[in-house]
This record gives sequence, structure tokens and C-alpha cells, in this order.
Amino acid sequence: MTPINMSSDTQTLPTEQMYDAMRSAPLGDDMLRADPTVNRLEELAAEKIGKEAALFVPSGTMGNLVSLMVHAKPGDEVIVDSESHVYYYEAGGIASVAGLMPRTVPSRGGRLDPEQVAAAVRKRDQHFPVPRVLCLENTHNRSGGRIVPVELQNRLAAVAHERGLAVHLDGARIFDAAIASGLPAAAFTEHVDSVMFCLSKGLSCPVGSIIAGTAAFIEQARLVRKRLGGAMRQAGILAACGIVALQTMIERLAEDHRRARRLAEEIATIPGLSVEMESVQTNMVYVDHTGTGLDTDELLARLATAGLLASDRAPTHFRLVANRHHGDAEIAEAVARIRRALATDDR
Ligand code: TLP
Repeated sequence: MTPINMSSDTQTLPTEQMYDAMRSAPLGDDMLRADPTVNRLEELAAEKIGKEAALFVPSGTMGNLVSLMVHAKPGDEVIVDSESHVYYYEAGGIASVAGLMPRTVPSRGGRLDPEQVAAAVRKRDQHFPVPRVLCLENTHNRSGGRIVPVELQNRLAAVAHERGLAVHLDGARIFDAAIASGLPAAAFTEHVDSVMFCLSKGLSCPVGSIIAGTAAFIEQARLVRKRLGGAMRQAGILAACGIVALQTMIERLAEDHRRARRLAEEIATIPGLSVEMESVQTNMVYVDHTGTGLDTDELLARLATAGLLASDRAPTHFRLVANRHHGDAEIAEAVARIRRALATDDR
């Protein structure tokens, strides 16, 4: 039995067109800015995301780190949602590598409250770290891939800017937000100073993310990327996939969203499982399994035995992510495997 891997959209493999592009891409030393394919990707990415300049980085984690390190220096404060990826899943890099002091603000379903953010910006006083940057996330991973509406994002950015803070957007899945909202991605980046988005998630590239902002920001970011060991050589072999991704893989994200919705509707009919349907706005489905009486690890192990790979959001939920490898047949089969995993039950 071939497992259906719905643990993440990071599990996507390159498309045939990407393999072809890799083979024929002109290459050079990107450290010297002499890789024509990387240069082309960076130009195209800046244009697609509505910013002056862009930089190719090895991962989303490094893209967030580099961006925050450009905006703030060790000892400064970064305001983050307590459920954000940068705070929750990036191994404490903002503290251990960037030396930043995280000031967490809780969000509701990925939505920060502008008043709470305003209240979290401390005044300048020798007792306090200097607040320098607000970090936003859209779509919001831990709230189920929910979209932060553009108007709210803009209000949050205004609150930060009025108080002299820069705004960085972790837009790992910003094209999911854009496609699901029927807006250009640039609508989400107009009022942020920097944005990171991933090529290696639903867009199907094997490696790589982009950071974008003003030309001056990217100049600084290039230096920080080098300092972190993230400057690459013949990276055009990877950038070639990124170009294909930006040209061919964005519109189709709507299919993942449609299938995630269908999957959620089916799962909601299975005894012991429930899904907050309002949270299913893009490609993710967070399933509440408390009704099964199983703990998350045990449940994931049963799913794996039944041939479905999911990821955990212990202690109450597991996550399934629809990606381009899942057609309607795989979605139906995933549901059947969940039913089977729970039916072989000796509780
Ligand atoms: N998210 C991964 C895991 O790290 C949890 C996933 O499977 O969802 N920002 C957001 C919002 C992300 O979801 C991720 C990856 C990143 C940044 C980091 O990207 P990478 O994995 O390229 O460092």
C-alpha cells in the first residue's frame, strides 16, 4: 500500500517541468551575483509579490531570521503572535541567533487585535528593550491555515508604523491567502516592510524561499544571509524550479483548497472526529480527535498503519494538508483510511 502523505505541503515533489528547467538552467556563482537563473527568479519574485527587490534563501526559517535581523539588532524586541511559526517552530532562532526579545501577543484564529498590539509596544525607557519590529503571519499555520484579511493586516501594520516599528510578514503561504481571497499577492504586502514566502510548500519546489522588500532592505539582507551561511553558489539549479513555480503553480492552489474543504466535510461525519469548518479556508484541515479518546501520537500511529501520514497538533488535533499530489481519488481514499484506522479499534 502506498501511503498518502498529507503531513504537509512541504512534502510536494518537483513537477516534470521543474526537472526539465533544472537541466537547462544557465548557472553561475550566485555568491558573486553571477547566476542568471537566480537573478531571474529574484526579479520575477519581486514583481509577483509587489516589492522592489527580492532575495533567494534556502528556507522559510532562514528568510524570517534574515528579515528580522535586518530590522532589529540584538537586545531589541520583536512583537509576535504566541501561536506564530516564527515563535513556535523555528527552534528559538529569533532569540538564540538574532538575539531578539520576543514579546508575545495572543491571536484569535490567527488574528491579532490591533489594540492589543498597540498596548504591547512599550515606550522608550531604559528599563525596556527597544521595540523594533512586528512580525505577522498569513496564512496562519497553527490556526488552520486561516487567512488574515487584508484590512486587518493593514490596520496592524499601521499600528506598528505609527509607533516606529518595522513590519515583517511571514507569508510562507501568501499565495494561498491571495488565491483564496481572489486578490493579487501584492495586496497583502503593500503595507509591510518585508515579506518571506516559500517556494517549497504548495508551489512544489524542492528547496527555497524568497524574501522581498526595498532594494536597501535586500542589500542588507544579502549581507545577513551570507553571515548565516546561506549564500549559495550554482543555486540556479534550484531557482529554475522557483521560476516554474511562480509561472505555473499559483493558480492551481485553488484545487488544494477545494479538496481540503471536501476532506474536512467528510471527516466531520466520522464519529469521534470534528472539524471547525470556519477554519478550513485554504489547504489545511486541523482535526479535533478528542472524541476518539486516543492521544495524538497513538492516533497518528494508527493513521500511518492505515496508510495515511498526518502531522500533529497535540494534544487535541492532527493536521492534514492537501497538495498537488492529492486528486479527488486520494482525498476519498484518505477518508476511507481514517475510517479504517478508527474502526480497527480495541477501545
Ligand atoms: N512549516 C512547516 C513546519 O515547520 C511546521 C509545516 O509543515 O507547516 N512559516 C510558516 C508559516 C511555515 O508554516 C513554515 C514551515 C515556515 C515559515 C518555515 O519554512 P521552512 O520549513 O522552509 O523553514
